Amino acid sequence: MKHSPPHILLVNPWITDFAAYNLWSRPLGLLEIGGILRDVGFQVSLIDCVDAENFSVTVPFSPRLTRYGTGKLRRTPIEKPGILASVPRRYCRYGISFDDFSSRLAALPPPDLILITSIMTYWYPGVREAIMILRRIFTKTPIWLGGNYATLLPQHALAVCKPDRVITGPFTRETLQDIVKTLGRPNPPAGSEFTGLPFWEGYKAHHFICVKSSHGCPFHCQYCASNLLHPFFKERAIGEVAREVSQGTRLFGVRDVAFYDDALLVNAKTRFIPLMRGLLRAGLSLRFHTPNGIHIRLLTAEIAELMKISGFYTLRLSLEATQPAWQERFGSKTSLKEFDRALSVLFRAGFTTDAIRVYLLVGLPGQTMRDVLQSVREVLKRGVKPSLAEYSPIPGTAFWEEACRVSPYPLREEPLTHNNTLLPCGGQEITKATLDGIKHLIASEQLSDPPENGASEPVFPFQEEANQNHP
Ligand code: B12
Ligand code: SF4
Repeated sequence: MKHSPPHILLVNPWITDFAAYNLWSRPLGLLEIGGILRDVGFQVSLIDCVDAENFSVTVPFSPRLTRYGTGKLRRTPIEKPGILASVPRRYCRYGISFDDFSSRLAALPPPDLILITSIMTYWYPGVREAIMILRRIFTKTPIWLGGNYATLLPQHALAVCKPDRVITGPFTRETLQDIVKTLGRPNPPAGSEFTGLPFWEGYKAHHFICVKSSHGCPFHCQYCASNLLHPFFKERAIGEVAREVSQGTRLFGVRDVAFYDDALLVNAKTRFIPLMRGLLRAGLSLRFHTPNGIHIRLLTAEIAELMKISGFYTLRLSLEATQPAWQERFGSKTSLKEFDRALSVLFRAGFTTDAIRVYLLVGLPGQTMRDVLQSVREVLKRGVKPSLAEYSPIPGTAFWEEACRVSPYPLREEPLTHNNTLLPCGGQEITKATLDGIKHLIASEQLSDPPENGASEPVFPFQEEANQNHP
């Protein structure tokens, strides 16, 4: 008798925040896991609670898209948690309704295991709500929680969200073995057209794909969680990445590809350069984006030219600050001189200021308004656009203790207070009001954009072509 393989349900829970925007956002880690499980032979399903376009049931949602496939998320205003009550902004749940989630679940064959992911620490209410609903519908199915929040705050996740198990760090061979031990080994199917890809087939409508050519980062910046999330910097084989990009974009009819790498240009000679040359040779006519900032020091003339001819449309440079003292605190990754050199190689390669935004980190413990203004002015002076990234304190990082010391918020007790919108370590000086002033200054230079961090809707060039689907 032939048995159907065990069924594993993947869930990306809701975002709960003051603002969120689909800046090529997908739960890539969970989709990678789904791809592995599908290739091993499990039956895999996905519910992405954030994606109302693909997962709404009752009221359809068609986001107005920018030319590059990004767009708004459906949002439902919800009551602010008490600790955020004084923040004068609307707090929302982004994605499908609870009823739609329940309907989607009811329509599935009962899963044998549920894997749920998590991203920002301050988005845990969505994780908790998803687990509560999952438990009500599938009373006996084990629920395992992983991802960034689960890795950074495993005890909080276990106590507050109550999964059966919290799994920290990257998905490993041991976790796969545990799944096989729990559910039994399925018979691997004959290779399908999706073999080797993340579980992209879990979505119907596609406007972009995201990809990582490496996991983690060899740098150790004091504010960043990369080393905690991926303790070892691992580079993928370029043939595998190239196949993922060419096959994924062809199968799902998309042209936009967002790199999620933390360290895209590290070891460029053996990774980025041959990867992009290979993709160019394949003649795919794609558009690439780096929503995560890239390293200024590593941007050479050769890389800039290759980026231009291979179709990079959204370039984000991680300058962070212009003061040498702050640059030193950020790991001495770059300097103003290197920034000037990087801009000149980009302009020489044919990039215009439209494609470039410069990330400045604001609201760090000890940072003054003078520091921020000075950095903004230095960037504006060069004719390029600063994008203010508000600091979000992350447990376990080197800055954490200082963040806890200076913040008026109970960062240790309540992860909701890690939300960058609160500027939890900005003190009296770096507040929403003072940053709004800086944004007006930027606007008056006619270079204005809201902070482009996925928390607000970015303005792209060619806005008149917004809402077009891809050719
Ligand atoms: C891409 C990215 C973005 C994108 C889009 C994010 C998205 N997907 O929606 C953009 C550019 C929009 C963005 C914005 C911001 N980001 Co961001 N972002 C990232 C990045 C690089 C990847 C996030 C992601 O999607 N990961 C998906 C994860 C879950 O995949 P993964 O780690 O590869 O998954 C592996 C494991 O986690 C595990 N796993 C995952 N799920 C599961 C489930 C189970 C059951 C198991 C067993 C295992 C498992 O297995 C996977 C494969 O090995 C991370 C850094 C990183 N390296 O993760 C930062 C990160 C999440 N961002 C961070 C920050 C600070 C921000 C901003 C606040 C920055 C700013 N100041 O503006 C804004 C937030 C704005 C907002 N409100 O949305 C912080 C998080 C801070 C926090 N307190 O939690 C991070 C960790 C980076 C950092 N500085 O350290 N971000
Ligand atoms: S901030 Fe960037 S360079 Fe520094 S450790 Fe994090 S990912 Fe790496």
